[in-house]
Amino acid sequence: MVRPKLLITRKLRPAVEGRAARDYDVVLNPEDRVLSDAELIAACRAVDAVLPCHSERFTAEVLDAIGPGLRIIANHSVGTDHVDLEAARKSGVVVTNTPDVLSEATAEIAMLCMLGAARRGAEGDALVRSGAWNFWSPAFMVGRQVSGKRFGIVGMGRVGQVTAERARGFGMQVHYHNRRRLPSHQEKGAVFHDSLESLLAVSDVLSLHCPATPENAGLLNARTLALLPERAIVVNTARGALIDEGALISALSSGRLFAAGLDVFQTEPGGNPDLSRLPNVFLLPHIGSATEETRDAMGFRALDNLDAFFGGQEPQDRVA
Ligand code: 8YV
Repeated sequence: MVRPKLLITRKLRPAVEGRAARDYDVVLNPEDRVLSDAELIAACRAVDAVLPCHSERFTAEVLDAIGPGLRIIANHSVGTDHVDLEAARKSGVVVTNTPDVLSEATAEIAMLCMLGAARRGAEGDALVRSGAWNFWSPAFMVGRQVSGKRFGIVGMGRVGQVTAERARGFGMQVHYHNRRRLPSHQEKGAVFHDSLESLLAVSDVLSLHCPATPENAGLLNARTLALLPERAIVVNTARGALIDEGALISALSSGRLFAAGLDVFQTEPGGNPDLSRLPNVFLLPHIGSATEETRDAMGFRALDNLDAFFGGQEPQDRVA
């Protein structure tokens, strides 16, 4: 039997690469860097399937240039904003993602971002490392406590719900805004807000867990940031496109916001140098799902989707 040809665009965990090599005729990107559009097109033209990360962009132009040979894009990510799903549907390319398996890891990073921002984690770490820590006082490096505060979630999908559990563990009251209200067994006492504005008004900590659709671009901007309570904390582990970074920088610089904890940026890799200059930010390089356990599970889930597709079944995580 002819084995399907599979392009894996980035370095994956050994067990995942091992299983892929067992079942597919695998083409690897030995340099483990983002492929340019031209490289992606050329590499995809030579295969039946591709297993990419969120770093490879499948625009309508790229899909068009790849042509009819490519049958499936089995993403190694829950987010699919890097793929033009409409164009994929038109080209007859199946698209899958990896939901569920990264919810815990991402919720953990949201807690790290929240606590790092609230308790001034980056400042404290930098001070001790620099060797310049030569003073202590009860008034020194005082942050904000999160226990007893209100935790606002935008997007109460799988990651949002697991993050809500973690926030409850810190003694926070959960509020959320979502396209639809959840049934009470999923809501678990969280307070539903039918508008973003209403949620913002009560969020001492605001955490974003919605997809980066065109409608959500710049969801946090000068107008909406101004609706948060004084000295609120913003957490983003979803996508950089959800925040107008210029407006966030103004709100952080003026002290209107207490701090922000961010794992994602408008420009990646790299981030935003103007954000990095601020003391009241806790910044991570898009590592929300970067645990050994989760990366194994994501890789296996993407391979499960490929196996189903090439076995003539409907992949469980088909999004287009
Ligand atoms: C990954 C992500 O960083 O799942 C997503 O949408 O952003 C992340 O989990 C990534 O795509 C890993 O391949």
